[in-house]
Amino acid sequence: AHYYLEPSRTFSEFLLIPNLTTKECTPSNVKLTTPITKFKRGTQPDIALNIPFSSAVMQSVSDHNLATALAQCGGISFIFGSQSVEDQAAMVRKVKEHKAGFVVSRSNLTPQHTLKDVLDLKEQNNHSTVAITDDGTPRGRLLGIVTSRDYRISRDSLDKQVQEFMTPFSSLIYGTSGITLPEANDLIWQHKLNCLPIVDDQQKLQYLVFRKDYDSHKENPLSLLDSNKSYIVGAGINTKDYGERVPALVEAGVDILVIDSSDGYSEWQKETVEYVKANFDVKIGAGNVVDREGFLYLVEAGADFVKVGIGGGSICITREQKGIGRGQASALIEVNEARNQYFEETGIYVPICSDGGIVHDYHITLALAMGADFVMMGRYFARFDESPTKKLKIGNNFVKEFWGEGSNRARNWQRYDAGGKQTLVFEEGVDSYVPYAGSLRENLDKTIYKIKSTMCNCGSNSIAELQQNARITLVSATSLVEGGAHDVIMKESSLSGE
Ligand code: MZP
Repeated sequence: AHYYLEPSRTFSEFLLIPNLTTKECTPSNVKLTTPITKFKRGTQPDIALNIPFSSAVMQSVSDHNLATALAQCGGISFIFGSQSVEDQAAMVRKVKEHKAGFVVSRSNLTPQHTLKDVLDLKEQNNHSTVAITDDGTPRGRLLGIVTSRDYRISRDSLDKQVQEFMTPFSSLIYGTSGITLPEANDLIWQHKLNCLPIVDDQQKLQYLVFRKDYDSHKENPLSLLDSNKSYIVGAGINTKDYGERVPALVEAGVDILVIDSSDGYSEWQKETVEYVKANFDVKIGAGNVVDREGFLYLVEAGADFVKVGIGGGSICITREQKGIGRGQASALIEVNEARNQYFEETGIYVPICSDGGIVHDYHITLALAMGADFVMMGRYFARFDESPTKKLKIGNNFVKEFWGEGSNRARNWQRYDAGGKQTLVFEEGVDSYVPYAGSLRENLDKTIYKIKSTMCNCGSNSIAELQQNARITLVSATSLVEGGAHDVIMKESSLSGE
């Protein structure tokens, strides 16, 4: 046997040491854009995300609703594969039906905000459209949509009109371009829209003003007009039925696939990647691995990205059941070294995804600093309104259901199959609850702000800079105690008598 004499470590055993923060290093200057598919030195990746977040390939996490909400925020979901090929393809199709836009919560806007503020937001986030809804989610009541691409009227006059509608939130505006009045009339008639078209001299539609009581739940005007850019979406596949699953997913418009497996260092994965590469023009990630050998094996097989992590998931009992796995930080550190060396030698950069075991927001920053290009999370996303599971009240608290793919409930035998029986012989995951946390966007905004602030502490304006500059220290068990509130009587608990 070979012995790894260093203990394998988790994120909580590390902290970041601040670097010099320059005046340019502010959260608003930090860019979280990140590659998720391999690329040659000096070129751009085919697929990049605006934020380094992906949601787990799990029944209790990634359906079409969560995928749409996360794509709207600049991340990506991998729709779960433990369902029929038809159902999974239908979910992919539903996400692809949405056109790219950007949702701003009404609560983020005050009467002092100008159109310029909204457009700046739009530009910062690289979106073609800004939709304003009352709760900041695409399912919320639509208050307004603004596009700026080809506006021909002056910013000033538009500004004034938008101010008018924004201040009392009394009407809606839908900006678009290149549509003639007859076309707009057709649309309005066809879709029973309740709005007033404003046209320019050439009878080209400039924007539509909607009535306050317009029922946005019936129809999202975004899906009727403007941009051809659709949301990005991924899907999980397995190493058994890829011959039927992959063609259907590709047909449905999937952007990227990932082989979902608890242990990816296998000939099954190599065969699957090779099949996809030989037959389709679609990106594919593979995993999960926890060491250099596993990483290089999947890269040689042709993987576009590699997923790292075994046994660290919040619902995972693989380490208890089978005694395999590795602390997530140690796994990432080793795979990152292998990736960087591979890049040096070949000029090909292969993104890595840190999957599972993120408990605190700062773990995400640590994962990025340790070389992850993006993270995959299950528990984090399961807590939100948009996840597919039931919200329940237990005692005084709201919770959402969350179960592992290796639990009896998911019955995802393909994820754990070692080439034998087509049943789940023993469980590697649990069925659980997570505290309900509200809407995806609100939580994500907070997490992103925290990451950006920490990156500023570390003197980094981008993920690449963070990976380059980060100084990371191991912490002792006693310094962990020092890191939380200590030696004080907490007011809340003393009042509640706990
Ligand atoms: P977490 O973000 O909840 O800590 O971890 C999510 C990850 O756990 C998933 O992306 C997947 O890799 C892994 N997972 C999913 N189901 C199981 C299981 O039942 C599991 N054991 O380990």
